[in-house]
Amino acid sequence: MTTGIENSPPRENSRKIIALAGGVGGAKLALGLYKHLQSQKRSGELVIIGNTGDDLEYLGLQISPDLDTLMYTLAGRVNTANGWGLQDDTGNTLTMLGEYGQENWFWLGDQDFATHIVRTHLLSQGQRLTEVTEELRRRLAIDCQLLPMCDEPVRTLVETAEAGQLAFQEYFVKRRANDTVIGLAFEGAAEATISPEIRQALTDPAMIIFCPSNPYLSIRPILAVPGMPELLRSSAANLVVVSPIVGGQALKGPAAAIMSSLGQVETPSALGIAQVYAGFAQRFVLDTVDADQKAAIEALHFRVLVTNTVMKTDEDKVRLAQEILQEFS
Ligand code: FO1
Repeated sequence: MTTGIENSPPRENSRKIIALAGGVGGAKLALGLYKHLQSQKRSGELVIIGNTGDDLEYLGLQISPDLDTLMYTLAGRVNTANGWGLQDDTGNTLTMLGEYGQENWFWLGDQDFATHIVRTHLLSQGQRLTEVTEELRRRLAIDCQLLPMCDEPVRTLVETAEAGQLAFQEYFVKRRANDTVIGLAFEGAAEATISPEIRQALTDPAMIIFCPSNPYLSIRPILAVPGMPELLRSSAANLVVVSPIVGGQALKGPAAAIMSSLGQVETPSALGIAQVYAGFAQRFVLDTVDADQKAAIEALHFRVLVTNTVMKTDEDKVRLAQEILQEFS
C-alpha cells in the first residue's frame, strides 16, 4: 500500500535553511519556519538539527525528548499546553508501571510510548538514529528534514551545587531544574561524529539559525559534536542567533539562572546571550523590549534585527520566521 508520503521526500537541490533547536522554545520557531516555507512550497529546504543530549533510556526504551517535541510540533500533534508530548494522550501505561513499582516521574503518554517502542526496535535492528528519525517523520507526514545532532549516544550531565552530578532529565524533570548548575558535561560527545546527512545539509546552506533554545542545555550539546562548530563556521551562510532571553527572563526554562550560576554574567540579558555567541555568529534577533541593548550587541560585531520575538500564536511564529529570512537572506 502506498500513502503518497513516500513520493514527497523533503530533499531538494536548493540551498538549505538550517535551524538548530532544543525542545519547546526551539520548536516554536522551527514551526514558524516550517509553516512559512510550506506556504511557499519550500519546506523541503528546511533542515532542523535537534539536540539529543537530553535523551534517556527508560525500561530499555530509547527516548529522544527534543526530537519528539520537534516532530510532534511539526506534525501538528503536540500537546500545546505542555509544549511536549502528544495532544490528548493518556497515562494508563505509566500508571500501571507505577503499580509494578517502576519509577514514573518522567511522564510518558500511552501513544508516545509507541514512538519509543518503534525507535528502540529500529535501533536494535541496526538503523542509525538519523534513519529512525527519518522514518518517524515520514510516517507523520512532516515535509522537511529532521536530523539528530549525531547518531552516537551523547548524554548531558549537569553538575549541581546541591546534588552533585545529575543525568539531564533528573535535573530538569525529577528535580524541576531547581538546583544551581555549576558545570555541564556531554558524555560520549568525544566519540560522536558528524553524520553524512548533517554534512550534506551543511554544504553551502543559505542560512543557519540558532532557535531561541537554551544555549547551555540545548545548543552546547550540538556544538560538542567534534567538528560541528568548525563545520557551521566554515559555511558562508549567515549564522543567526534568536535570543531566548527577553527582558532579562528566559522565555522558558532555566537559561537565565544558568547564565548567572555558570558565572557568565551577573544579570541575565540578551546582551549576555550575544556574548555567548560573539565571534561565532554574526546576526542577532533582539526583542523590542530589549532594544536599548542593540548598540552594545552591534559592538560585538552582530547585525541586529529588533522585532517581537515572543511567539504565542502560530501567526507570531510564522511572522518571526518570515522576518528573519527576509532580513538575513
Ligand atoms: N518535561 C517535563 O517537565 N516533565 C515530564 O514529565 C516530561 C516528559 C516528557 C516525555 C516525553 C518528551 O518527549 C518530553 C518530555 N518532557 C517532560 C519535556 C522534556 O523533558 C524537556 O522539555 C526537554 O528535554 C528539554 O528540552
